[in-house]
Amino acid sequence: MNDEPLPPDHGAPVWVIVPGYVGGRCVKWLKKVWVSVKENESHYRIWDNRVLPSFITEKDGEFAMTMFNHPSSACNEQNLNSVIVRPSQGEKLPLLEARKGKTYRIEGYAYDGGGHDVQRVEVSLDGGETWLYCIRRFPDAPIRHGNKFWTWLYWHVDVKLAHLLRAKNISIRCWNVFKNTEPEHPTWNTMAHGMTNNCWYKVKPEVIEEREDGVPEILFRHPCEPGTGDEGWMKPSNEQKIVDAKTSGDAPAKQFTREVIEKHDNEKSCWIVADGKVYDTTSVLEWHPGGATAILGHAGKVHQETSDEFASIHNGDASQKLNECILGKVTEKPATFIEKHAEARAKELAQPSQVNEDLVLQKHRWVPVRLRERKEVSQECF
Ligand SMILES: Nc1nc2c(c(=O)[nH]1)N[C@H]1C(S)=C(S)[C@@H](COP(=O)(O)O)O[C@H]1N2
Ligand SMILES: [Mo]
Repeated sequence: MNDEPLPPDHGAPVWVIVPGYVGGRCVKWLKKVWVSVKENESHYRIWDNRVLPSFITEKDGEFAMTMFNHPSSACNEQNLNSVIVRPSQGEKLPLLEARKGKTYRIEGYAYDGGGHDVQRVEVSLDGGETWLYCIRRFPDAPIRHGNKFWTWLYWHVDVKLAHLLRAKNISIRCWNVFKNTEPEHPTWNTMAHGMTNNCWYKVKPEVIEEREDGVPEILFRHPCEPGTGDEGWMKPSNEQKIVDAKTSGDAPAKQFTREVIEKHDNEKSCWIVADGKVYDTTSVLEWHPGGATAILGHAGKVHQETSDEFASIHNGDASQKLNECILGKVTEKPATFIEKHAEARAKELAQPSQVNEDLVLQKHRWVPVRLRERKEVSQECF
């Protein structure tokens, strides 16, 4: 898989892939193949990967029973689909760039099931009034053999930035060998808020003015899953929020020495140091979802662990909250101290002498275990 040996969680030693078919028809951990006059009746075959008419709103009842068992509702071959990858979710473009007459490359992928060719890909910047023809880039052999296309193709189109900035939204649609295209809107069906929906993928530009130099930017947002309450558009990802929080809201110029920081190691005054910045987190103690002790463990400490631990268990919202507590930076001396200390610790952790063989769950290493017993819990087979 991806040029690596197939890993166990993806089906090693055997996974039968049915090219052009939905994942649900591709069987991992294959034990047996048999030929039968009747369709497989396993749970997932009947009750998953089906598209039902929208009047069926529940999984029980006579209609549901009939339709879930009806061959016409099964998803087998993948359906036509196209997605915009660039502009990516959260991507920002300074408006100034448009003045220079620059172009921007809109990119993405498209595929169809059953080995069918995607014959045309189109982008609209005016909500579907007019469409721009995109260049398609097919994969090389051996994935593409004869006239069969077993994987996605990449497409792109270059547009004038000035044009892009005026766009209502960026929509993409493609056409298959039957000269059919994707619908503009999704169709509700009962499986997980609508299975096989392949309506136009849209990216929404939004002008924002949060840059310090006053130059407005255009922010691109991708659609989100239904039911998230985000009005259809994805929020910036956690990773992005962390990057933003780190780069924006520059630390006040004030610098603190180690001696000063170390005094604030208690509930009355709790300072922590992360990524070279000093924060007063005293007010956080009473509401911190992970409890006050989790923070107090780092209070007044000038070490790398605070940064590492913070990054490994918090999300972007936490980074923003932390930013509200900023006091300043550490002086150069503690900064070097943190670095040295981190290096020493990394070396320490790499020492095999530290390993306690009896411990299975260890933070920094994989521990091999032996399978002692295997119990069959379900007879079900795909
Ligand atoms: N044995 C077995 N194979 C299976 C499944 C399963 O439940 N059992 N799920 C299928 C579905 S629905 C998908 S989407 C893919 C998921 O593969 P992945 O684990 O590599 O994402 O495996 C397919 N093969
Ligand atoms: Mo799936």
